[in-house]
Amino acid sequence: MPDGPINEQYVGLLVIGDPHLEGRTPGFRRDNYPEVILEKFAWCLRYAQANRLLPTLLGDLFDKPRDNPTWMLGSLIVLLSDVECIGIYGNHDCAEPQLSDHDSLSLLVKSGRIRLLDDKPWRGHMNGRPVIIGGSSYRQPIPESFVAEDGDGAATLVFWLTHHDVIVPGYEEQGRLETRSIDRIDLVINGHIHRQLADVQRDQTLWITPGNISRRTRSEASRDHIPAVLRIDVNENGYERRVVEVPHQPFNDVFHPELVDGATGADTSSSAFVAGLRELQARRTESGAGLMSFLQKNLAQFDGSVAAEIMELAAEVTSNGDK
Ligand SMILES: [Mn+2]
Repeated sequence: MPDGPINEQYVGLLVIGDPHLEGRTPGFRRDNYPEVILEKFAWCLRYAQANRLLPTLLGDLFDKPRDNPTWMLGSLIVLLSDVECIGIYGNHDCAEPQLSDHDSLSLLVKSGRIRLLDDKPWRGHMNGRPVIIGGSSYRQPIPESFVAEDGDGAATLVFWLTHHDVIVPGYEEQGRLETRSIDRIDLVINGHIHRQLADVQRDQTLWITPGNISRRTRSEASRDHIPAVLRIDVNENGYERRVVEVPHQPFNDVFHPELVDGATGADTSSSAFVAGLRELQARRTESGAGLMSFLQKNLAQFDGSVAAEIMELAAEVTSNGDK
């Protein structure tokens, strides 16, 4: 047992997956995404505080690593003042393979608003029980084993945060990293994958994929996804997990309805072209969503090299990453 007084501030942690804060509205969303997603994040912090849970980030706090609006950074600095918040960074938080001084997240780290776990795990007590929370940010190695320090007794729970392409059921094709047993680590919580997927148990290590709090694409997976956080309550037997829904609007209010392909029978390519253009003009999504599918449908009429050039230009001016 530690010598000092036991910190009884927390009973557990609130795991917040991939918020993807951004200054513009992504894809086919029709709402004021920058404010909506910031309010969701604020809700998570309020919930954590009200329930004595440590806010814990799984990476991708930002969608774009740089050039985030100053009002949003300012709001985050205010929201995270007098709040302990720990986490790791994701692929969207950094423009280069590692987080640098040019990335927005580093501002929150330097100002003490968020503590990254890569260098040093969090150590404390939750509900009277010793707990360690470590983490491996995007591209950082996940340890082969956890090296305990003097005083880390057998009762110490060890949680580990990751932001990796872990192979779990439903993510076999994109996954690249095998789940494995890690000595002394009880639970690995992976961000990066936005859907909630099934658990994988490897001896003493459980790998879980809780999913994220935002919906960015107008896909079927997104329609089924309920924005939620994961609440972990530590108790004398270990811990209990609970999915907590984050207040959100219905899918159909958040996204523009999908364009119904009215082109049947004697459709000419020019009328489909004009209809597609009308759709693009009507939506005017900030991200240019719809442009790529419109081009794919209509570029066949051009020379191969011209079509390729147009697609390349379009790809340059749009970026719709969704992980
Ligand atoms: Mn992500």
